[in-house]
Amino acid sequence: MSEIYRASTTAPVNIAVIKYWGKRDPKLNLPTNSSLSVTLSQSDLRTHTTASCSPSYPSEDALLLNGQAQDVSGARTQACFRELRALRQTLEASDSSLPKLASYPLRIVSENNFPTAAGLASSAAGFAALVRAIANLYELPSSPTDLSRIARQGSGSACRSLFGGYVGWEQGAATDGSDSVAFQVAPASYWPSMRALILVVSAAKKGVSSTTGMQTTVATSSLFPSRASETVPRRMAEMQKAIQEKDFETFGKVTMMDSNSFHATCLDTYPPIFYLNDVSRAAIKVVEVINEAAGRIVAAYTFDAGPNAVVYYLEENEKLVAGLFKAALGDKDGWKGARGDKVESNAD
Ligand code: 2P0
Repeated sequence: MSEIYRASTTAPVNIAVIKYWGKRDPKLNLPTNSSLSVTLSQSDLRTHTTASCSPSYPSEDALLLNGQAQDVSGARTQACFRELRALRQTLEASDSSLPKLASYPLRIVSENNFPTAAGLASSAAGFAALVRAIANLYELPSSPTDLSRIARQGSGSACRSLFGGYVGWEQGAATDGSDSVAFQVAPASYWPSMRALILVVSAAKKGVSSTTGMQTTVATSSLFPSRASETVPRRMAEMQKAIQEKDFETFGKVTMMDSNSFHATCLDTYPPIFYLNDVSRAAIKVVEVINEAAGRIVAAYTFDAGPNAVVYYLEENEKLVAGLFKAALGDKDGWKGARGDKVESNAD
């Protein structure tokens, strides 16, 4: 019997407060703007992945997601496998006693416990977990920054799920993507009272994939150039300062305005892309009512490429925010639930 080598990991979902939307290089997933996210810690918002390899496996690499075989021949998955194998080969070349794992077929088994491809950043947690599981299997000495460079090639937003807490993704300038990596703005422990309420409006697969949608936006939206070159760079600085100063009002305002800006460029895409629905708009209204009642910003909504809302708030306002949401949206069609969530404490 040939030996089977195995390693497991989990990676969390991250939800951007400054959105990534647009690629300057679709092959390497190099973005047209930097972005910033908060990594969520809830145990059922993670991808669990086991990577194994063995000389006894069938010759093809294989990936099982939620029990279903996936196509691994795509350029993104292949790029991750190739880069990780190359790093393992370097290790093996420097130490002949190491088993030749890089030459064995890989088998990856992943489970998401949240809706896949419904705008809940499933590809982010998925590729982050895949890359870290293989890196662990290969016993690579790579840093989270190095792994973020690889995960980015699987899915752009995945690079941010290699870190916990408040995480930026620097767009970089190099054509080879060497400087397009994630970095930690602050650990979760720096601002531990941050919470996220997740409103699962719909668990259906989204109509327009992010990759297709963002490239159509880049090609057709007249709002997009100023968003990428002026609005986002200014907001990246404002957001990092707000986090450093634990200034929720600014954090919340910039979060909501950037979500609105992203969805405006979607609507300005031709043909237009609609990710928000009536329940999403009702959620925006509830946040406005909460903030008006409080006389300041205590809740902030954001929406990714789908109708589900994420509402950030501080623990001290839990009753007000979560309570009003239940009262206001509890009987709406399509309303699936709300839960409070802590920010992920580290990249584990
Ligand atoms: C984000 N989204 O920053 C933004 C906000 C969706 C809206 O990152 O083509 O799945 O795999 O690089 O990472 C979704 O895009 O796209 C995304 P690819 P990805 O979280």
